[in-house]
Amino acid sequence: SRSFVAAAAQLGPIERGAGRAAVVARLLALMREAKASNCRFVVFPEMALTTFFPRWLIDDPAEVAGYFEDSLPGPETQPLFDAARDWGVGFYLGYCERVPGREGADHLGFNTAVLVDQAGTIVGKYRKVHLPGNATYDPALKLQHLEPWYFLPGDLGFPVFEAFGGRLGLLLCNDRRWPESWRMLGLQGAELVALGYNSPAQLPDNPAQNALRKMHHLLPMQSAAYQNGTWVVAAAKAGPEGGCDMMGHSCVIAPSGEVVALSSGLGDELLPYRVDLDATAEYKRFFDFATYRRPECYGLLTEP
Ligand code: CDT
Repeated sequence: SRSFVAAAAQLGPIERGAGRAAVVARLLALMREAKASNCRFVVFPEMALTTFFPRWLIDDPAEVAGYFEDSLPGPETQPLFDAARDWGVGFYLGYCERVPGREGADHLGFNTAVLVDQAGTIVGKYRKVHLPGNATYDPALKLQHLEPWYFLPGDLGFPVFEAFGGRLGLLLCNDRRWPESWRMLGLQGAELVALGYNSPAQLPDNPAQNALRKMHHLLPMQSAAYQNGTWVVAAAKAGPEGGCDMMGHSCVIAPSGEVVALSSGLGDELLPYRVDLDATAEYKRFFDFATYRRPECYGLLTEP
């Protein structure tokens, strides 16, 4: 069988001003633990190298530029790639990807995730398609979420990569709430989807949602896992960060839709679980897309 141990590598808060070296040391500690747990693949959160800065409107271009990577690996992130190669632990890493030549404080690049194999080689890249929040500061809001101001919308579609003996897809945070993201990966035969996220545990502008937040996090991933016959490994940036309580609930979800591992706290935490990619087969047979889908009836889905 095509089974191996994969892990969600949840991170506790990363404060504004935290240096890359300290953050990379935390990621390395989780990778070391992963190696000790016989893990081949770890999933880090979205924007795993920095604080989630889109919660602020920052007008200092130097500070904003400091949240972006000019290259990956770069001098400060090279140890992660060395560890992958030396320890045989591949990873998914969310980070901010600088587009060369862009200046100022807005739209400097993409909200990106890379897939790194056990040789320490980048084998896949995804740029976040669904950028939630607002493109301008709204003084009426208690919680800002300015991704459309800081980032360009992803332009790579939803690619799937041959890695770890199977077909892997990458998504980022808000993408998990959109069935189209998952179906795009499902249609390409994805057997495991890795996803990092930064999700507030409360919505101060709509507190009636607070009690539903955890359900609205898990529900779309559980149904997507089942409907597309795929494993899901989802990793949070969790805990009190920059005045905002970030949701934990990092998890591994089986192709049955069951949550088979769930984080227990809001700090750095490794969640290893043995995933068998062959366990996707019975769901892929049940939802045999070639036989049962009726794309001729789905035209509205691709109309703007
Ligand atoms: N990072 C990210 O995409 N977060 C969004 C928060 C939107 S609500 C302010 C999410 O969907 O969790």
